Amino acid sequence: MTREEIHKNILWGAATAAYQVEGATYCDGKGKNSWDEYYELNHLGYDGDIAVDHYHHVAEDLKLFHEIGLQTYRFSVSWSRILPEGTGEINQKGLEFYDFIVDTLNEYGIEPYLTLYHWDLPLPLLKKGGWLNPEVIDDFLGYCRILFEHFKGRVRLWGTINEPASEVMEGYIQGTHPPQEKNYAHALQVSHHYNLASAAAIKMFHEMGMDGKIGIVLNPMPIDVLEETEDNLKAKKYAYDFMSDWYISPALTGHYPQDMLEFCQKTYGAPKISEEDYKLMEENIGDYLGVNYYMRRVVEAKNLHSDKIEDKFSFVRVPDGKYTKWGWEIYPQGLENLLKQIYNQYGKKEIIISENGIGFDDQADENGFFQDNERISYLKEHVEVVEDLCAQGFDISAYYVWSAIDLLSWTNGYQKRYGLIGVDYNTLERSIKKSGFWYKKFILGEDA
Ligand code: BGP
Repeated sequence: MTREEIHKNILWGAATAAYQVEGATYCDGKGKNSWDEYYELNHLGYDGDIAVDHYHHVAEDLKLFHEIGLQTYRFSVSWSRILPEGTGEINQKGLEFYDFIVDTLNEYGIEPYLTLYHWDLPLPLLKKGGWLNPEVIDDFLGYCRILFEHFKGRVRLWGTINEPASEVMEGYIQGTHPPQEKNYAHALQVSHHYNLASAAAIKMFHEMGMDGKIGIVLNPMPIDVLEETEDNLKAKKYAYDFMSDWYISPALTGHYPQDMLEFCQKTYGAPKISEEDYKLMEENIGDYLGVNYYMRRVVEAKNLHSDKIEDKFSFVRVPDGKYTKWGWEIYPQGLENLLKQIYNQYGKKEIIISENGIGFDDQADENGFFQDNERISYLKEHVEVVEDLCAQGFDISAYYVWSAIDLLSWTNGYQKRYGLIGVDYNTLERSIKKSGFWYKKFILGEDA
């Protein structure tokens, strides 16, 4: 397969999420959501009230995406902008905002990829128990139906739920995202509710005869060990089953990894799963699997005899590994290892690399230009892996740089930048970074 042939079968794009870019938290009828409340409660010194004010700069931003030559753009819809109470009355202004995005992208010939849920839950739904309350699944479906009906024929690529694993881990185990719980039983039940919500949305999408494709977006991490001792290999399996396969397996088969399921139900009494749940999940597998890839994890055995998952393994640093300031290892090979593991276990499946990128505190020079060479090297190394996988026969239909533009990093604020487009946070001026110009050339097939 030549590079040209590979590029014919894949769309190159970039991604954002509503809460991280839009700002305008109280404009035009938007309701309050879980993250609005989170920043109010936690006084972190930053919040999403302005973010990069994409809500008011949307025309300019989309124009810049076009200038970079993006072939596709992944964004999420803010549920509380559409339904301020989470259910009930529709806020037309909210729909109009996304109409503008979708129509402009289509005019530019940029394929819109709409994520239905990227973590910002309407506050009234959080107050009634959030994702732990199965009623929220029905509320989610009500919201999905509105968007399906409204964008039918205009949006062809859909994502159901972004990274349930992160929300489960950070929201219900570590307590660092809303609703800031530390409760394994709740975490496991919530993970199941996310899977049910995603399967039910996929069902509705197909029943409504929507054009295009829909799938869940996961962040499975490949797991390695430094030394292949018997104990470390057991720890590796626990870690992979709990953090990655716990989500991949239901997305591709409708079932949880059996050993881990038995362990969790015995230890934590969760998740509770009915026969109808299995039926729903088995019968509604996504058209593709969304994979967000940033890094691998390396683990070693801790206390394998403990009856708690958190005691069984710990994360270790690779002595000669390359890490970002935020401790994320740069390891492009991990993407290949991960997709190979998924294919070996489950067979061939269409994959969308729905996020990939590097966060660091890049600074503009005296002319306001971001010379983000580290980002270019990171992206180069990763798109090479993607091209290589395509050449080996992997079905990868799209790839998205995280992120199209600098944005709010949930618990790191604004210093950790990801964008191909830089934002001056004092003036909100935008400028294409060196990486944006590099990506443009890459998409055109002109880079070295
Ligand atoms: C993914 C999320 C994104 C984004 C990215 C970078 O998990 O889907 O929303 O935030 O990670 O993470 P962070 O901002 O924590 O560095």
